[in-house]
Amino acid sequence: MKRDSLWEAYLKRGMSRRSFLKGCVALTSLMGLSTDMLSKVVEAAEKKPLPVVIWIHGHECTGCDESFIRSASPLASDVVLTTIALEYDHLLSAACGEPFEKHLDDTINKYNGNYILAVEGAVATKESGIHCMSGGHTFLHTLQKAAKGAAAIIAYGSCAAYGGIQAAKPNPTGSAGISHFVGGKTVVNVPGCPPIPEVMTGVVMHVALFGTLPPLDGDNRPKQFYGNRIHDTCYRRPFFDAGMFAETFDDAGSKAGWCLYKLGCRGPETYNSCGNLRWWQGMSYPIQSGAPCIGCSNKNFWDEAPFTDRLPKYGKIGDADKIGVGLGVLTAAGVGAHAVASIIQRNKRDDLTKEE
Ligand code: FSX
Ligand code: SF4
Ligand code: F3S
Repeated sequence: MKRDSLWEAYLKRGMSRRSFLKGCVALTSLMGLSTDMLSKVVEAAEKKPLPVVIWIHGHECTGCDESFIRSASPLASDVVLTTIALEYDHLLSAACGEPFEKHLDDTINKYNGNYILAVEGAVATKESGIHCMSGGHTFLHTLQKAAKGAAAIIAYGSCAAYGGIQAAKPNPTGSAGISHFVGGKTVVNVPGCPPIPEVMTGVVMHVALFGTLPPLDGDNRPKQFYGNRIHDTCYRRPFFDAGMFAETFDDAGSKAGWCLYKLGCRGPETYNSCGNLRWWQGMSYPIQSGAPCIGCSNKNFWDEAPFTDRLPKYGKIGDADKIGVGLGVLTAAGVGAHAVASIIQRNKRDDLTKEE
């Protein structure tokens, strides 16, 4: 049976050409492509059949899926969960038992070489992998079976990418990221605990429309989303630059949005798009809710506790800026916005001083 293209799927659901084109604009950006590519995206979205996705879960907390299904992003929920064929998902499928497991085998055989494999969770290796099992098999077995015929493999979340909390010291289950177990195939890493749902949509649609992976960095992360530090897009950044730091979680500075660096914020050492995209249609992210970034997109971040202290290995306050300048990630726009924001913040600081 012929599979629908994105355009055909939109038509079947009674959606307008206008909303299809709007979706293509958003997808172009999510895929890390320039606007010059828009016509090619539209053309591919009109013609290319949408892919089958197999989504499996290993050693994890399911927070990644929670993030995904609660993203409230029409692109994430519509494109990935509704429009494309999500043939098998440990968490979201209503089916269970032997027929469900047989469906996995049937899907792997039927779409051999043509499906996208999305993986959440680490691989438990100790005691032959018995610490993480489903359907009578270890997760290691299921992963290797599904990885063999996959056209693309995506590690969604820090656990799948690097081992995450399951691999935290002393790592009693011998957990590790999935890239060690897929026969040398490229794994696209989408770290974060949980990660940002839109990144997943971008990767899936890039493979679907162009048959290739999006531009990746040296750690196989989509460049589009992991090119900047949290610190570079943080709305508290003007306070950092002005040397205005919250000293405790409930002091006046903390409430007024001052920088959380002294409370352990790992924003200067962490690459992700949380400050730009946020969750729940851009409503919030950790720093906005008053919690320092704990570096949840970094390798072995659970071993870097306590999260509320600056670790000596990251240097002193002045060093945080050198990291960014060295990498050339500050943009002119960022600097301009920073200058304006600094003036506003200085006025706020004056107000705060008056209140005290
Ligand atoms: Fe890990 Fe995800 Fe953190 Fe949880 O699937 S990245 S523990 S949010 O659920 O794997
Ligand atoms: Fe934002 Fe943290 Fe950087 Fe402060 S240290 S500006 S809170 S990312
Ligand atoms: Fe994680 Fe830091 Fe973003 S804790 S969610 S990388 S702000």
